[in-house]
Amino acid sequence: MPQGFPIKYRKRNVVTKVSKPVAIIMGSQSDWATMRHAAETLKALGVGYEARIVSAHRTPGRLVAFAKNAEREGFEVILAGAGGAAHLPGMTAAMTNLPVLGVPVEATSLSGLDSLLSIVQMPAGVPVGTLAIGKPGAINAALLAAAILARSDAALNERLAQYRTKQTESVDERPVEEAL
Ligand code: RP5
Repeated sequence: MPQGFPIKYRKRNVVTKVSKPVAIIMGSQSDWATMRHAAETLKALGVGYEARIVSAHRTPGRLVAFAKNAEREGFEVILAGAGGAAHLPGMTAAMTNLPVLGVPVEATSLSGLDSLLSIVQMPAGVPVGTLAIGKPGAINAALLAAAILARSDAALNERLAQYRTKQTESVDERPVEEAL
């Protein structure tokens, strides 16, 4: 198969599923401490992913190449974590039709509020699904990506249901005293 050919392809009427349908991109190595939670959640659900550092302002060429080729590479959902100005998710969404889920990272003295506002306030026409700041947002971005993929993957849908059941079962009915 020629290099760069999408992994999802039709052969003798059999659709082969992509092995890494989720791309996790982030503006800096420092974002990994947050975005690794998305990676761990995807791993727990058996969803393949690839994590890459793509900075909108420090590696703009890498951003353009990634966003323009993402669909051809076989990705189906993009999770983009960024702090501060957080233009990465918006610029990525501007160059691909794939769904982009943005995770605001707590990178500056504004504790992620800057990133949140930067990501959520996309002008009409180019959407970025915006999650909560930090770890909860990273986990939920992964769960949303899995939910999107599960629409055409019954086995993943079942794993997602089991994840929810386990979560429900882990909640005690009554609080217990905790050691201070
Ligand atoms: C953004 O600037 C990155 O997404 C990161 O959250 C923030 C700080 O980056 P470093 O200075 O830690 O590389 O581009």
